[in-house]
Amino acid sequence: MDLTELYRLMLVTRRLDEEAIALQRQGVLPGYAPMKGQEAAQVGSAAALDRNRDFGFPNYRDLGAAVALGVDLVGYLATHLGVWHGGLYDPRASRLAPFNAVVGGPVPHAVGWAMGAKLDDTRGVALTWFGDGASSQGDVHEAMNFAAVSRLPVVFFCQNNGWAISVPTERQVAGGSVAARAAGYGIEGVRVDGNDVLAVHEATVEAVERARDGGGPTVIEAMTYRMGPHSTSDDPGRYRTLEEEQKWAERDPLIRAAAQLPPETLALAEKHATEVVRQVRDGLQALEQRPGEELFSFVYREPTQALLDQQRAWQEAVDA
Ligand SMILES: Cc1ncc(C[n+]2csc(CCOP(=O)(O)OP(=O)(O)O)c2C)c(N)n1
Ligand SMILES: [Mg+2]
Repeated sequence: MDLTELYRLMLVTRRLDEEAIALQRQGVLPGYAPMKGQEAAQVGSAAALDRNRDFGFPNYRDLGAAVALGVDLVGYLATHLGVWHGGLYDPRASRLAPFNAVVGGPVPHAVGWAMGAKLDDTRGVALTWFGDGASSQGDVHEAMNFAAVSRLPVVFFCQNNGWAISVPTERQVAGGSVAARAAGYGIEGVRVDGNDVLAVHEATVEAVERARDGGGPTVIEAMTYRMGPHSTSDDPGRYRTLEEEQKWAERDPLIRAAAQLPPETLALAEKHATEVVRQVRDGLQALEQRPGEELFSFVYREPTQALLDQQRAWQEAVDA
């Protein structure tokens, strides 16, 4: 994918992220996790996936992955709206799992999927996004070890955005590098400038190809920055300095990409992003409530007695 297309996707992501914050402030979305600053990391990596056979496993801050994979964005943002179980898009068709609010949660899922892909011989590759904070979760280590032992086709894509809520990377990542941990599992590990979309894309394409060709997993650590708050209920001014934020503002991935493109391309991209945002905003506001009884569906294949009891109590309350 070329820089023009990557820039278009990044700009849609940026504008949609801004819109999601506005919708949260207007009381439409109950909560949102802003991703401003991480557009290059997310778009550059997701664009390396083959939508016919690969699969992505995102966290709560990975809007750019959904945009780059062409996921129905009303359905995707419906997850933040909380109207249903994990959004209203089709994860199988979209090749993007429902996003996970459990820190590190998608990482073992990606490894499980990669195990399946290896067994069914489709040559599909799993890619999972997780944070610097998530990298210190036990699940992530177990997943990396398991994937390395079995040489599974999986890319572990860490967005090191400097912070795990209010905890800085140096207090989170012993040894200072997530990529360096790959050596301990005997797999490839690379660190990349996470605000350089072409560098991210190239590194991910290489890792995906290696995985597809049986070369096993790769850990990519994309060095980036969360320019906004952890969530719409966080105030980063309580734990980091304005100087730090200003330093990273100068490395804004969109400004860096825009500097390499002609003005007409930028104007067209802006027009396109405005139109996408309008459609998504209208679509979200037009969403109707799902039937209440669906609250109890799809949780278990065979519902537990406790769930059936709750369902009965809910039905009685509705009927009363
Ligand atoms: C298992 C688990 N522990 C704690 C939390 C609360 N929590 C939500 S986000 C977060 C920080 C995660 O930081 P990082 O992995 O760096 O991702 P980022 O938010 O920076 O994108 C924490 C501790 C959670 N959601 N899940
Ligand atoms: Mg982080």
